[in-house]
Amino acid sequence: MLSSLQPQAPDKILMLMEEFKADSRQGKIDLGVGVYKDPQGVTPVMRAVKAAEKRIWEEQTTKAYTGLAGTPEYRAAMAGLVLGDAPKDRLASVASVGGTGAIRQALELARLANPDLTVYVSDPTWPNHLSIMKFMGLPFVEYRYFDNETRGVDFEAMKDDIAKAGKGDIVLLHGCCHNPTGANLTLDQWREVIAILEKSGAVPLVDLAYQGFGDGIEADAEATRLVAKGLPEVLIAASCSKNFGIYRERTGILIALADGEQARDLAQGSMAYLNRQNFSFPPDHGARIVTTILEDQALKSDWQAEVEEIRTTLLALREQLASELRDLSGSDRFDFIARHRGMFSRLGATPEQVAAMREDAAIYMVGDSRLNIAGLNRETVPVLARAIVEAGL
Ligand code: PLP
Ligand code: TYF
Repeated sequence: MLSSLQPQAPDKILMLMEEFKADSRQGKIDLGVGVYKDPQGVTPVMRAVKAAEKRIWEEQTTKAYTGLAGTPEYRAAMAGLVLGDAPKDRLASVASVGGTGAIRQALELARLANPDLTVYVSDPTWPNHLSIMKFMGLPFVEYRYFDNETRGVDFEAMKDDIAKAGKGDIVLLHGCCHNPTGANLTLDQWREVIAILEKSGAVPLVDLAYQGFGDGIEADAEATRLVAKGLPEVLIAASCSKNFGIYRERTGILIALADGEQARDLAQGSMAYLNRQNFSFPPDHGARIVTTILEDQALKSDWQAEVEEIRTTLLALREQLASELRDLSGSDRFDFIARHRGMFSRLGATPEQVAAMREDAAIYMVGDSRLNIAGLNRETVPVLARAIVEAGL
């Protein structure tokens, strides 16, 4: 039976990780996979996470099953983190296996509700969005998003394209820190998007994987909160992998905002049902870490401070890179790097230029010219700047 399996296309980002490891050159620079690294190249366990784990180890008396939806405390803490004081009376939620699990289950939930749906995704988007939809056999359409000239958002084109989504279709939006481009909507543009969806009845699925890495923990949730307040039905898939640095714990949440209490209860039931079909109880350790931090003012403050350190480190690297490139190129055409937000920027280089930077300078970025800003430090920024200019960008 197993010999009849077909080979599966590998994940290009994860493949790049392996190629980087196999490169024996001194001074090689990894700007591939989206994992935060401090200036020493280490992905640290955050201080508050260590403290929370210690507390859990000391105080936890059982590891018996929790609930199919995860614990109420985790779901309440995450609703607060993502939605602030946005209305929660129409909120259903389940703990998920990372942000990816929440996305997958959001799509399954949407399909249960509307088997004929089409999903609208940004061009480009995180490759796993496409991969999951292909695997599920979900029809999807890409909406224009990235303007390769300005390296910003082509908002007029985006509006035209998402206006084609009909009632009961899903429009997948990155809540902040767009992956892979780093180009984001302004709040005014979000308001226009909300007006379009309000008119059509298409349902937004907000993917929030980098809250705190762009403009701040609260600021990065602002767009999601506007959507939550502005539309009757909203799906949100949030990840704790990056902003709590607990990648391997697989911690996320799927939130559904429903139009009324009856629909909320139906959504809650179906979301718990989907957990049961896919893996039964969601993982608890990461969720418990997050809950412990968010419920304790001292731990929360320390976590906020460390997220802010990460965010300002990323911003300083962006400023430095844009400034080096301004000097080297004698132009401001790379200033978009300082305008982008989050871990990533898409440079807009050709695949040949990306390959040249890998071969000539041992700089690894994803083939679409996405670079992980966190892979840089003050010393390597000038090396990258030179390589970019030498590659002829
Ligand atoms: N969505 C986007 C855009 C991402 O970049 C990631 C990152 O890995 C995720 C979702 C989900 O991450 P995870 O499943 O590791 O929580
Ligand atoms: O885009 C990234 O690099 C992160 C990490 O299959 C990631 O989101 C990459 C590929 C993948 C899972 C996570």
